[in-house]
Amino acid sequence: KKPTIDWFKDSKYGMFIHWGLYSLQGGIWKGKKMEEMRPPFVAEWIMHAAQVSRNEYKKLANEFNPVKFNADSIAFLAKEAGMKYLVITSKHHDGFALYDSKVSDFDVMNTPFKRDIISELQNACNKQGIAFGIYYSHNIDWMDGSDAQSVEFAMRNPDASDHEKTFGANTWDPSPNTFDDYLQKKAFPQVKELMQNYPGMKMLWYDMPWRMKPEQSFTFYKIVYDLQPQIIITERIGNGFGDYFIPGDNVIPDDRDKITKPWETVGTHNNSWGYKSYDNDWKTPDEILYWLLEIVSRGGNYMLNIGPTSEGVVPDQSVYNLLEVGKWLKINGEA
Ligand code: FUL
Repeated sequence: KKPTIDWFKDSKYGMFIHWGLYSLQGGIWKGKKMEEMRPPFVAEWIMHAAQVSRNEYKKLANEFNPVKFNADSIAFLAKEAGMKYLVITSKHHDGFALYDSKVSDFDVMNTPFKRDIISELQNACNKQGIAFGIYYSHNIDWMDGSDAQSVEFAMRNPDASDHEKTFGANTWDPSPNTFDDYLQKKAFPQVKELMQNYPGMKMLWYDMPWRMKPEQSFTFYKIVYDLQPQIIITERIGNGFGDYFIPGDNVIPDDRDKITKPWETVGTHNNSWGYKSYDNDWKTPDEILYWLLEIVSRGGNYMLNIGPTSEGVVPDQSVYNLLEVGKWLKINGEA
């Protein structure tokens, strides 16, 4: 039996953080903006947009050195913003781990930075009384073989559309691994080590349910449940295994009556999750407040994203929005 999810329903407002090697590019690959390449144009998809080879992308690790990163300042910012929980990308679709992983060398310890970002942030959140969780891209991994899944899926479902068959797969330089190799040698062991090394987490944000077989989603659920049963899991784990529902990226559901699980809208400050240097289409504090009130009044949670730069700095407009909305919440007795 799962422990209570009430804390989540009561929390209402959280911080999402997309951060990784893609933050170095800020949406530009060798002078070309993402919009001139392949969609989607969110900055954390740069490897896919520019069809960067695995070897070339790997080299970015040599440049990752976010010397201005300060976990305590970020947790403090979340607190001042009135947020009650925080979720950061432990591994996104590019396959790079932001923590000390013994399973894969493609991790933060093999960068000049050599600091375990997940551990620092978890400690900082604990100090501020902010519930801590991680995002883990369990399905898509452009570095280590999730692409074979797309081929396997196409064989099982010959009538599916091209979009269903290949969306999100590394078709330009796929790893020689099978999907099962990837699961057994990377994804399952990484989730296990995350569960063992970071006790007391509250949520796990799996992403991209497509093409997953039920037994695969089940195993991802079970590894977490066996080691940290208090963790609640997004339904993007696939095949109906999640504990809470995500209506879509930047989506407020119209028809709340059809939603049977607790739910969360995830949203961006501009049009990207990862840091995008030239995206200045920022929401204002009023707009953020509108989203928050609209979502919370319909019974959901709002997890608002920040995309720190490659130096570890949170963009000014995000800081401003967060603090302004935080002030409003304090005055109105909600934080
Ligand atoms: C998506 C991912 O593909 C995006 O990169 C981002 O992580 C978003 C929250 O979920 O669908």
